[in-house]
Amino acid sequence: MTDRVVVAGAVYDRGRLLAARRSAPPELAGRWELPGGKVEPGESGEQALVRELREELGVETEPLERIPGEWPLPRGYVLRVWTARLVSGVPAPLQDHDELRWLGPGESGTVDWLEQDLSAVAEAVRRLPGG
Ligand code: DCM
Repeated sequence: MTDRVVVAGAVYDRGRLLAARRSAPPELAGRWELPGGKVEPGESGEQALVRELREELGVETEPLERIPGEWPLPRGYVLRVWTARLVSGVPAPLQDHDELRWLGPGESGTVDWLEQDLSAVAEAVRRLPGG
């Protein structure tokens, strides 16, 4: 059986963290998340993360570190989160999102995060590379 894993990225660029506002499904629309998606069979978590961020945002990223922990999602999925560095491209809401925002160190509380992302967001902010 393939594990039911959703991976998400705390994407950093120039000392800021990328937040993405979901446009679907209706029960999640308008809430903010660390962007990502489901791991497909045969993929590592890091591979899935790079693919999802390319598909959803049109950017190339490099996973840095796994944020310790795992958070339960509906239907038996779990959420795993990595920090990641923006390598190239300008993120755009190509799929699943309708707004993106770069948050500075003091700004992580300014968007309405999905509950299941909150612990990872707090840890990602603690790890924000300076400047
Ligand atoms: N999800 C989440 N937090 C994230 C990314 C995804 O809670 N940072 C959830 C939302 C969906 C599921 O994972 O229920 C699959 O995400 P997607 O629709 O983006 O593939």
